[in-house]
Amino acid sequence: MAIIMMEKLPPTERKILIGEIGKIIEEAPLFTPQMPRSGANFHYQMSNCGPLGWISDRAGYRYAPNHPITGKPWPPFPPSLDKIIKILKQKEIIPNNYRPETCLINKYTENSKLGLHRDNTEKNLQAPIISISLGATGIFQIGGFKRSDPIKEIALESGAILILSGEDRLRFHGLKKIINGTKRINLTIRQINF
Ligand code: MD3
Ligand code: FE
Repeated sequence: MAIIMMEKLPPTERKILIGEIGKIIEEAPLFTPQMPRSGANFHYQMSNCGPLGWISDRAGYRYAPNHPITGKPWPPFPPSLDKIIKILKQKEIIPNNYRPETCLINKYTENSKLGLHRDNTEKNLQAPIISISLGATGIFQIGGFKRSDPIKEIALESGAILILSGEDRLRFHGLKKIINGTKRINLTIRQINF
C-alpha cells in the first residue's frame, strides 16, 4: 500500500498552519505559473517554502532557489511542517533519512483546476510526497500509469494528509474542482536532489 491517508490534522493545528502559510505568502507572494513554450497561465496560483521551489514559465518547469518575481530565497519551512515530518518519521510512515527540500503551496479559488500530470522530475522517485489539504474540499483525480487509464475521484477535505510513495507516486493525477468553499490550499512536501 503506497497511498496512505493519515488521520486529519486537528482544527487547532490547521489554523496554526494556515497562519504560518499566510506569513510565508507575505514574504513570497503567490504567482501564476505559465506553461512551458506557450506561456499560457495555469489555473491556480502558487508559492513555495524551503531551500528550493517549483516554478514554471516559457523556459520550462524546474526547481529554483529564488522566487521568480522578488528574486529572494524562499522562506524556510514553518514549525508546523517540521513537526508533521518529525511525527511521520516517528510513526515510520516516511524514512528517517527523508530530506524535505521544498513545499509547494498551491492556491485554488472557484474556477481553479490542475490538469492530469505526473510528478517525475525528482531524482529519487522512491522518496515519498506528502500532501496536506486546507480549506475548501478538493475533488482530486487519480488515474493509472498511462494518461488514458481510468480515473477515480477522491474528495480531499481540509486537514487531509496523504503520503504518496512506491509506484503509486508515479500515477497520473490532477485536481478537478473545489467544492464547499471558495479557497483551497494544498501543500506538497518533496525531496528533490537526494
Ligand atoms: C498522487 N497537487 O502539486 S496533491 C502537485 O491538490 C499536485 O494541489 C494536487 O498534484 C493539489 O503536483 C494534488 C496530492 C497528490 C500529490 C502528488 C501525487 C497526489 C498524488 C503524486 C502521485 C499520485
Ligand atoms: Fe502533482
